[in-house]
Parts: sequence; structure tokens; C-alpha cells
Amino acid sequence: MRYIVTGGAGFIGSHIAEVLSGEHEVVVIDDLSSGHCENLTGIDCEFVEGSITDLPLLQETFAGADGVFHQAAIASVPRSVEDPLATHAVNLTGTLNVLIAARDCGVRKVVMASSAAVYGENPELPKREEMAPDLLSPYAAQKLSDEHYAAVFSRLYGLSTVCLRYFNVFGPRQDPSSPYSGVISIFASRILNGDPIAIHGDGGQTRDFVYVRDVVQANLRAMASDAEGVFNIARGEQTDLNTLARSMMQAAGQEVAIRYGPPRGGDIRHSLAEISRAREVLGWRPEFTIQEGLAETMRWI
Ligand code: UD2
Repeated sequence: MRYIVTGGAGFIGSHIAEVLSGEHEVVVIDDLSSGHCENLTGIDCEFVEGSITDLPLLQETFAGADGVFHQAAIASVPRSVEDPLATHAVNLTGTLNVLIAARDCGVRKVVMASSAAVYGENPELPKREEMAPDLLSPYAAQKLSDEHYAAVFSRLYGLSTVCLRYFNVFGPRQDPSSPYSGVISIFASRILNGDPIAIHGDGGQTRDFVYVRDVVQANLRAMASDAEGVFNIARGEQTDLNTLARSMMQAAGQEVAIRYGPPRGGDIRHSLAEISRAREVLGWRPEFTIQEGLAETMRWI
């Protein structure tokens, strides 16, 4: 099979490319705005440097492809708040380009990255796919609109689509130096350097962390199945930040100071996913415990 991975030089995309490359022809398209070529070291793939905002490039690149894993995005809530138009161009118009190019090239299926951001502050837990969205940022609006476009392309043009609502994904290659990086990669790099970590708020906030290799498997299952629609991808487990910080220090065998500061503006308090739809329809389940994922992440740092 010939598969395209948009954002394939990035954190999640490079893991998808790596697993596919053992068995399939893989084409990575990435504009290197947040991805890095080093993420593709040792991965057998064709690399196309370019942006999903370039429709003719996508139409050329997608020719002959069987499926597209669409991971390219400016994956940052704060960036979208600062610059709704620039993030719209990539996250929404870029995704529309991906769908159009896939349709035009006769691609069978597009599996794309959506986000738990669409649930916002809706206090009901666990978050279920059929819950009403609560949009708190341009990023959330862009991802929800992407889901709507995907559904419309399925109905109108027969392009099969799946949208995976990622919760808090962590693992190797999540750049700890990026200001938009996830809390686990930031904590891991600080703990291993012996530097203090900062907790925004009292540390009682919770997240549903999922290891990147499980996210890759969710993508592969979605591509292989006939299913369409929206699926939560998480472990279905709530971890508070104080517990996370303690287990990370334990795993690293290194104690560092914790500095508590004011809560971060726009943060949600609790997050937990209902993952039974992905289990039942895609036959996917998370295999890595948080401890196993943390150990692999720290080995990488
Ligand atoms: C995640 C996604 C984001 C969006 C959002 C939707 C990541 C990296 N981001 O944001 O793209 O989908 O969910 O709700 O997965 N924190 C600290 N200290 C630090 C860094 C973070 O206390 O040094 C806290 C932060 O204030 C928050 C929690 O850790 O309460 C998780 O932060 P995050 O940036 O890893 O992820 P989140 O859930 O804000």
C-alpha cells in the first residue's frame, strides 16, 4: 500500500510513518514548521517538504495513494487564540485541501487528528463522542469544523473518513523545548536535568494521558476498518498533575522541587474520555500503561 502522512516529521506523524514503513510505501509531507527531519532518521520514506496549504502540491503528492493519515496542524490552543487567521489557514483550510486532494486522487480513506479540545468546559465526565461540543478557542472551532467537513466529504463524495479525538498524547519526539509541548515532555526534561518543575494551579487538575504508540495503533485500526465518524483516543484514566509529577520523579530516580503558580488561563480542570466506541467499533485498546510510556519517554530524553 502507499500511504501519505501529513505532518509526518512531527511528533505523532513520525511514529505513524515509522510503523508503516516496515510494510508499506510511505510518503511524508511536512513544512517543518514544528516538525524536524531528525524525527525521520532511520525511517524508510519519501519526504516532501511542503505545506497542506498548497493544494496543487497535495494533488500531486496524493496520486496513487491508498490512504492518508492527516496529522499536520498548528496543534496549539494558545497559538490559535493569538492568531486565529493563521491557524485557520493551516488547521481548517489545510484540512479542506487534504480532503479535496484525497477525493480528487481517489484515495480510499483519510484518518485525521482531531482533539479533545472540542469538549471544552463541558463538566460531564467521561467525555462521550455524542456530547455537545463546548468551543473555547479557535483551535477547538477549527478541529470541530474539520470533523464536519470530513463527514460531509464522506456523504457527498464517498471518501471514507475517521476523526480521532486525541486526548493528552505523550511520548518520545514530543519536543520538550517547544512552548506548546505537553506537560509530560516538559516535566521529563526538567526532572532529568535536575531542574525544578512548575505546576500551574494546585496540581489537582486531571488529564487522560495516552502513549503515542497506542495512538499509532488507533490510526492503523481506523485505516483498516470500514468504520467512519469520530472516536475518542485516550486511556480512559484520569491522572492528576501532583500524582504525575511524583511518578515521574520516581521513574527517573530523581527528586526536584515543585513550584506552584497561578492556574494557566484557559485551562480546563478535569479531562477523562469514554473510549468504548474505539474499543467496540475499531477493536482498539490502549496497551501501554502510563508507567511504561513514561519510562520510554524518559529513555528518549
Ligand atoms: C491538551 C492538548 C491541546 C488541546 C487541549 C484540549 C497537548 C500537549 N495539548 O492541552 O492541544 O487538545 O488538550 O483540552 O496534549 N502544566 C503545568 N506545568 C507545565 C506544563 C503544563 O502545570 O510546565 C499543566 C497545564 O496547566 C495543564 C496540564 O498541565 O493543566 C496539561 O497541560 P498540557 O499543555 O500538557 O495539555 P492541555 O491539556 O492543556
